Amino acid sequence: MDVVEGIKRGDRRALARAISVAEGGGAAPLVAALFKETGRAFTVGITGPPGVGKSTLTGALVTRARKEGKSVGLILVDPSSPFSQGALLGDRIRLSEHFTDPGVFIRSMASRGHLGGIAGATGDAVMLMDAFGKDLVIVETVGVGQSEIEIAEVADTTVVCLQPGSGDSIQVLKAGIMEIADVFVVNKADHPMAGQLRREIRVMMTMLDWQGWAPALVMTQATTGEGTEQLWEALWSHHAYLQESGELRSKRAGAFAHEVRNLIVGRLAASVDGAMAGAVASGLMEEVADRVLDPYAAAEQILQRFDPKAPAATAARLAPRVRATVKGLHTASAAEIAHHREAGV
Ligand SMILES: Nc1nc2c(ncn2[C@@H]2O[C@H](COP(=O)(O)OP(=O)(O)O)[C@@H](O)[C@H]2O)c(=O)[nH]1
Ligand SMILES: [Mg+2]
Repeated sequence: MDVVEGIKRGDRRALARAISVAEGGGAAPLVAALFKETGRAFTVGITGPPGVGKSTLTGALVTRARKEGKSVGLILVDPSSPFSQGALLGDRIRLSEHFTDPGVFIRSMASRGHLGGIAGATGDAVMLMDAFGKDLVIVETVGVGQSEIEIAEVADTTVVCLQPGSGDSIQVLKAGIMEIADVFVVNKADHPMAGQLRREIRVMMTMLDWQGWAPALVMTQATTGEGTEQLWEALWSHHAYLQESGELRSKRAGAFAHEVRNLIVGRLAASVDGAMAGAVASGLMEEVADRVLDPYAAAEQILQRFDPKAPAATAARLAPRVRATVKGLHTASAAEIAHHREAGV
C-alpha cells in the first residue's frame, strides 16, 4: 500500500491521507501494516473546559518541544457539536505559527464513521503519527461529557487544564476528572483568583488516596509562556515514572482492552442494525404492534438468526428467513394452544 510506504518515508501527504481513511473507519489495513512501528511516541492528552487556554498552552508546549528538536504531532479533537467549528478556528489561529514548521503535523479530527467513536478515530491518528516517527503526540480535547475520560485511554499522560474564577474545581470533583489527571494545570495564573484555585485543587488532592503517582500541579500563563518549563518537566517526570514503574505497559494494555472492546461493540452494532432493518422491512414489527408477537420473542427470533460476523447487507438478507421462522412458531403455538384447550389444561 503506497500510503503505508509514504508514512514510512516520512511523506506528510501520506500521513494526512491515512488519517482521513482512519476517520472514515478504514484504518484496519493501515494498522495491520504499521502497528509494529508504533509505541515509541510519548502521547499527551490535554483536556479541560472551553476557553481555559488549552490551545494557547499547547502552542507553548510545541514551541518548547521544538526547542530541543523533538518532532510533534498535534490532534485537535472536534466533539462534533455545532459550536466546535468556531472553536477549531480559534485553535488554528492560536497554533498558526506552527503550521509552517515541517517538524510539526497538526490535524483536526471528527469521529464520523469510526466504529470506536471519537476515541477510536483519535487512537488511530495517534498511532499513525507514532508510526510516522513523531516523538511527541499531543491530543487537545474539549472537556465536555465523556470525551476527556476517553482521551485518558489514548494518552500516556493526561493534563487537566483549569482556569481561576469559573468554579472549575467543583466541576472537576463532580465529573470524576480527578482520577484521570496526571498533571493539573491552573492556567491564567495572571488572574487574581489563581492562587485560590490552586489551594482548592490541593485540598481536593488530599481527599484522594493516591497510589504511585500523585498528580503534579503547575501554574501557567500560556499567553506569555510562563510556567511552560515547569509543565514540560512535569510531563517528562510522569513519563519517567510510567517507564520505571512498569505502569506504561499495564496502562497501555488497559487502554487496548478498551479499544478492542469498542471495536467489537461497533462491529456488533452494525450487524444488529442490519438485522433490524431486515426484520422491519419484512413486517416483523407490525406483528409486534398487532400483539401477535411480543418484543422479547421478536428479539429472540432475530438473535437466533443473528450472525455477528455478517456485514450489514448480509444481515438484512437474513430477514425473510427470520420471518418464516416466526410464522412457523405462531402455527405451532396456535396448535399447542388448541391442544391444551382440548386437553382441558
Ligand atoms: N489572561 C490570560 N488569558 C489567557 C491565558 N491563556 C489563554 N488565554 C486566553 O484565553 C482564551 C482562550 O484560549 P484558548 O487557548 O483558545 O482556550 P481553549 O478553548 O481551552 O483551547 C484566548 O483568548 C487566550 O488568549 C493566560 O494565561 N492568561
Ligand atoms: Mg482549543
